[in-house]
Amino acid sequence: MLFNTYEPGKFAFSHESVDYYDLINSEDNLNGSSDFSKSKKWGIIGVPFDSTCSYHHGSRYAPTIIREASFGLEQYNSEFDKLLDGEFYDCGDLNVVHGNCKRTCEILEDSVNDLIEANIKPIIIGGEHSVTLGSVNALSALEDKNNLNDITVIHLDAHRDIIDEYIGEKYSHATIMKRIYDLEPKELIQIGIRSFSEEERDFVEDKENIISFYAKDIKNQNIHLNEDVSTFEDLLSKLDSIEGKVYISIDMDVFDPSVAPSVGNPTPNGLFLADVQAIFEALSFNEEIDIIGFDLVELASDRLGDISGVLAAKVIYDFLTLFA
Ligand SMILES: [Mn+2]
Repeated sequence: MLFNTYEPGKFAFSHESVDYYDLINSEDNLNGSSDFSKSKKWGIIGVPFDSTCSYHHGSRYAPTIIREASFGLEQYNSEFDKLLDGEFYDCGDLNVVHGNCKRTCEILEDSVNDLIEANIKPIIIGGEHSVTLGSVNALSALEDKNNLNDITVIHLDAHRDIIDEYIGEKYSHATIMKRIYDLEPKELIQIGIRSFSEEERDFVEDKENIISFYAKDIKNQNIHLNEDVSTFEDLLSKLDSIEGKVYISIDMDVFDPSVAPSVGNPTPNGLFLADVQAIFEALSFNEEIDIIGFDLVELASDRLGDISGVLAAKVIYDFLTLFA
């Protein structure tokens, strides 16, 4: 009999199943010799939640669509000349509470805490962007604190998502980076930005630890209209200069809608995969950082084979190839 290796419920090339008890009680953990920040183990958690979505719905289906698309990829990642053979697990989908963003984030926080205890770093597949908070909240409590003082947040998005309330809601996909900023990150680096309100413009203006790389500037590498413009090279040298713990959050709408049309809020004039790959590579060359968490959110599709879903799977696959 011929067996098909296709397993629709798991990301391609993930390890069989995670045994928390085994991992928590492993020699390394018991001897205190393992360091979460240095761990190369990753655990995927799908969060099928999209209750605060304001435009194109469907991100609740994204974890399924992305996992299915991952099976079109080869274990050998030819673009990085590297096998995807690192240790990572697919822990399945979170039991979300539809309509209750706060509760869903609390449940996610608990699950990420379980991973942290086993020295497994979280890869969150949204879901809408608000779910980032559950993951970041758990990581903010590392080393018995309750802030992000020693964590740099790298945020790839068309939008700043940094208003305090969106149509009266504090917990929403549109306010997520304000909730993150409330936790006092060391730095918030926003990349691919091209749509924000005057309120958001004014908010970031005097914040020295919010650094912006606008899509129009980093895409047009050879056009130096004025000296204030940051080029793609400036972005890479910024990524090369950061130190310590790093969290990465990718809203799929950072990509140009020509390559990622199925997102919650498609926004013209975005980045392409080569840009994001260059960002990943720059981070992988930086030996002074430890990436402690990653999320990819806002893919909004319910169709198998959707090109935006294929791109999302490729982004996670490239990330795992370099960092697992
Ligand atoms: Mn966005």
